[in-house]
Amino acid sequence: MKRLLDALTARTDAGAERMVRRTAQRYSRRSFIGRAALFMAGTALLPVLPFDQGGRAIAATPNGGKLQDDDPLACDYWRYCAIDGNLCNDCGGTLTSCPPGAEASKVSWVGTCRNPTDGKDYVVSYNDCCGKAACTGTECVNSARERPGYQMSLHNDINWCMANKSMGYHCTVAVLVGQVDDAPAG
Ligand code: ABN
Repeated sequence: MKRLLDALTARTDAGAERMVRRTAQRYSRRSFIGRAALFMAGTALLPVLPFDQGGRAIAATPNGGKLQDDDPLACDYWRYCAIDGNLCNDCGGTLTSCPPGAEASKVSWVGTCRNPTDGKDYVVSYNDCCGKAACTGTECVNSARERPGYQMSLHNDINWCMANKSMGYHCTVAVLVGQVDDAPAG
């Protein structure tokens, strides 16, 4: 058995050596470094290339953007304009608090939603609730002003439990953080 392994190792070594010698003869060191640099630059650029989000565009906001202020258990409730997850108020929690046994994510995705009652824009923090198996309540995916994953701070299709000790995703709450000042910037 040992002899067979030694023979196999020797053949593999010889094959690898032949390949390295052939490559070294064919390419100069400078050309090799140039090609390696090009390859590395190419792979570094890959994550920032645009990718098709056509499917998500359909779900940009329900009802063509006409959201309501009456039913927080429906996906077209205005605070959910940029939510991606299961509603915690349909999983034993509330609109703003996690169900018992789950803890709020330490990081979150923030959206800006218009309240149809007063016509004002509000900043909404979508915190995932973590540490329990995924809940099976209503799932909503709305994407007002959302951007693909290469702009991570503007992307909502992420498990925000990633910074918690227990990273299992359970559901998502929508907490009002503040009203957007409508005075023009300047
Ligand atoms: N933010 C909710 C979520 C959790 C896991 C995967 C995708 C989205």
